[in-house]
Amino acid sequence: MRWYKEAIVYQIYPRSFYDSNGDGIGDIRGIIQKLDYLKDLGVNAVWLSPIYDSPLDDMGYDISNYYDVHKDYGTLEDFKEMLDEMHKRGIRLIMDLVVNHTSDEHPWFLDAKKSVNSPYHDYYIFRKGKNGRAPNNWRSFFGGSAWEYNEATDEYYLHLFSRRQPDLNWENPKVRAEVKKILKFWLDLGVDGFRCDVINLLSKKEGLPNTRGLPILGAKGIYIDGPKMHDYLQELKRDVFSKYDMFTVGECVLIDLKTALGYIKEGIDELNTVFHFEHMNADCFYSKWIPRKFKLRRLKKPLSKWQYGLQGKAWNTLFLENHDQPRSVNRYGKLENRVEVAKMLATYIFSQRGIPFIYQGQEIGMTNAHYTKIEQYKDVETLNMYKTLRKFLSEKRAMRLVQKASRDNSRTPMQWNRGKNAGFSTGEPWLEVNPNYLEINVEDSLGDENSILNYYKKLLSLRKKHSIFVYGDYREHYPRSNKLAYYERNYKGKKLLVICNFTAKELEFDPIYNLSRFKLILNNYSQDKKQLMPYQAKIYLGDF
Ligand code: ISL
Ligand code: CA
Repeated sequence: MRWYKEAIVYQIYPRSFYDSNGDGIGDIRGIIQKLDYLKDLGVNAVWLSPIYDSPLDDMGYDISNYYDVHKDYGTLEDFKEMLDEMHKRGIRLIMDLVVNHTSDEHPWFLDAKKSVNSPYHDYYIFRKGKNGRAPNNWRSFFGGSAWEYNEATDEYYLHLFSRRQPDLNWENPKVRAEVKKILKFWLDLGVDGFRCDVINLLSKKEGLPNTRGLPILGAKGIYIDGPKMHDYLQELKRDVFSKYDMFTVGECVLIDLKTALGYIKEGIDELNTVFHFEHMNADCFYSKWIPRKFKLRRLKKPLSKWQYGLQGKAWNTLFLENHDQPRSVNRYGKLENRVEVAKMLATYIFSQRGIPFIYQGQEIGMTNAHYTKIEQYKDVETLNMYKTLRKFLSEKRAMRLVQKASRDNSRTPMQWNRGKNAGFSTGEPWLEVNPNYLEINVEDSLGDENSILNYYKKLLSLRKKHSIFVYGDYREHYPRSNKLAYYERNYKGKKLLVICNFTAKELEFDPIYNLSRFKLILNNYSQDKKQLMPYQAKIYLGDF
């Protein structure tokens, strides 16, 4: 047994979690103060989004020093204390590893861009332009060309994200050696693992050929899951991963099941598991910026595919939210039913087979930001996309898309209580607090036995009590229903039934089994009728 299989992870977005010194920015000492809250919630691991030195163009996903903590967040000493306090509480720490690119203010890049003779020039991907234009047609994930002109060397450099995030050249063995050094530094401090940012973008196909077909989607095999991915991961495994009791989850953009198995299948173990995103398209076409109506089948189908596909072969991850995604209660249900919806979604996703990842605020049902002015948004992707959208959409329509899709939707400060700034900070928060904190906050939730938070606690304690939640097989019923999500788990003579009504109406259904032979162990309503109430979720456990 590997510990990560029983992990329940809570993702902290440090800038918005808790501010301990009133500068409006969440910090490490703030996290330390909230560790008892996390322990009490029932999680046993934390994924911490980047806290490294950074000019914060992409809020820390642009690192300028891998060996130090950004002063906004504290010091390395604070970090060590936090790690220690986590471990005392049985909470493991998973750091964010961002090594597809660095910040343009990283000393390597500052030197690299000066001259082709810089010893760091080959740490990055510089190419001559073609006929006064970029070297190829690659597009940035944040919109526009993936190339930026560099006057000093009369070349372009590659950036798959913002132009302030130049891509590292993984072909260069020196780059790989640097990454191993970074990994060892944090592992030797006692860190328990890494969430590896856009790890499947590391390998760029030789010759950097144009992509064909749709932008980005057409990059599979070219800069998505490129030819040397296995070589790089095998090398990291050989030299670092295999030497520590550690965990890795690779964030893999646009990955399919088969490719993922190539990285994570037991026996291969290049990574322990991956984040995959097919289920994030249930209310959009491949990108949050192209919305469509939510359909339950579009959520269930990919999730089931991965459940069946990894079963017995590899370990899965379970998530509906993270710092890049809008809030799930805004996406998959009616806001009027927010409390039932949040509990139902938790039941549906976190009772599947895999590692639950709870994103901060999800456990109290936090909602999208809904700012009304573009100036209120801070996220680089949002601002880039807004500019692009404004070329062909009215201000009103562009804003409507931003309100739906912006990553700032989930980055608003954590709502701790009814006090000033939701109890997040005594100073002015770096990003505006959602005004609904008077209604949605941790303190009130703790005191309300029917709160989303207390439901999460029940669900997580059940997950810990019954090993069927972790190890049981998955089998889906009514896969084609757009109203009902129903699956069972089976393990050592026990059967678990998870039943969710994804509609705002009462729903009749045939439970297949004689439910009187089961015990109802969780229910987001006090009623237990034959038909399901709006957004009702129930879990039954029985012997078989
Ligand atoms: O958020 C997205 C689009 O809105 C995704 O395409 C996202 O950019 C992609 O999943 C990669 O995300 C990760 O790497 C980015 C960083 O901005 C994200 O915050 C991070 O999760 C670049 O480091
Ligand atoms: Ca602070």
